[in-house]
Amino acid sequence: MLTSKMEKALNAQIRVEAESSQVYLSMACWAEVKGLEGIAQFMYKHSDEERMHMLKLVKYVNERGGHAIVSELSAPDTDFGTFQKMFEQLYDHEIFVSKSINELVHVSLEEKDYATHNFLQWYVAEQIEEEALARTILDKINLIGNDKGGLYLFDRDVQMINVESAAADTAQ
Ligand code: OFO
Repeated sequence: MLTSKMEKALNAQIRVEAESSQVYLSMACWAEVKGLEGIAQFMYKHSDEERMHMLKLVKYVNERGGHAIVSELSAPDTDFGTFQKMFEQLYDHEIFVSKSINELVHVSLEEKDYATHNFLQWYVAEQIEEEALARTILDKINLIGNDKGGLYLFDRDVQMINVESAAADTAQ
């Protein structure tokens, strides 16, 4: 059974994951209308993953005797300036999510809720991978600079960049 403090904190994270999904969906739309098809596909996929992170929390809260709340969400930006700026924003957003997960882990320890602490380890590991992925992409973008051919190749290849390939890159 979740304590009410734990339930409230998990519900706050449900909202964070739902808003993350909306942010990346909005990024996908921006990229798609700009003709950046590969980047758009990457963002659509990322948005789906965030929805999965949200659902995992929803199921957990309901299973543990709580009530997962589907709340209103803040509207994401609709204009991201340049694709470089957009990926910087993605990185900053993932850092924000990591902090939020850390806070949640902290609450689980305060509440002596070791089951939730254990459940949250999946998110802790996931955030390490997501931050590594965002950094890998930013490194590639820095290499391209303002080169149009580079952007063409980046847009083509970004769909192949995933958590596994980023982890392999970081290990090198
Ligand atoms: Fe990209 O973060 Fe969810 O957890």
